[in-house]
Amino acid sequence: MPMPASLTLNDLRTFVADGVLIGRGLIPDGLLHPAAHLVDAWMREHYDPTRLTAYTNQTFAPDLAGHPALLGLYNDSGLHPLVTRLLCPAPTTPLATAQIQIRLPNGAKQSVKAMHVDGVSCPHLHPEDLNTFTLIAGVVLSGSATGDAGALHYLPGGHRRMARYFAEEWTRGQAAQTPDDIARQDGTALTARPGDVIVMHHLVPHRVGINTSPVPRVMAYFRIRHADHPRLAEAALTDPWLEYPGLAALAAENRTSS
Ligand SMILES: O=C(O)CCC(=O)C(=O)O
Repeated sequence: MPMPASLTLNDLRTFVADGVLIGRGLIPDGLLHPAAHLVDAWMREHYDPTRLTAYTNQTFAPDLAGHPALLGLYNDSGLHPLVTRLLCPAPTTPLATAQIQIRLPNGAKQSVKAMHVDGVSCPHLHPEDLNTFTLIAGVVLSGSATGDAGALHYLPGGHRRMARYFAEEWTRGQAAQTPDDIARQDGTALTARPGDVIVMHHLVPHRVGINTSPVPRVMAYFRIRHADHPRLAEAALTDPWLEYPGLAALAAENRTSS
């Protein structure tokens, strides 16, 4: 079932409980195909295998990060109103870049990513650096049909555990990205088709493994920030709903009933 552009109360409750919403077929072909072709062409014409680690850590096709066909997947589809609804009435920073993440096919040697939340204790950043955001929206451009096809794996509800971890166990500058009880988990595979989307709270831990399928798994990710994120970022690690003023009451309801 496609996720409705106007979210129901049930959708909002799901997002509060799981930190994740999946939208099937949310991206129309008219936006999907030009974006997918652009990335395909980049892989054929510009991919440099000596930079695979940097692409995997940061982004493939870095020169396309601001391309209108990629940004359009977010700005011109039902994703933008959906994210606006989750964060409302908070304003967001205008989107400037897309991240392209590809898991190469046929079990190619590509570093796996263990459970983590983005932007905290990142192996490719200085350990003290925080490079967080409010939520991430991912669009499947190719692949992801099965869990072993390089699918993103996420931990529904993991945002609550991570908030406790950041409050009680974590110190800025440490190398460990998650507590052991999170690191051990496989998570739920995003088995999906091109045009499907995932919207994930920043604190939801996730990982990604090898792609054993013959099809490249290509995702475009968009990191969305509350307009006041630079000021709120550190507190938002321990207060998952600080940047979601419209959902704070639902989250409080959830806490009292659990
Ligand atoms: O490749 C993916 O789908 C996920 C990548 C990821 O977790 C990241 O770039 O932080």
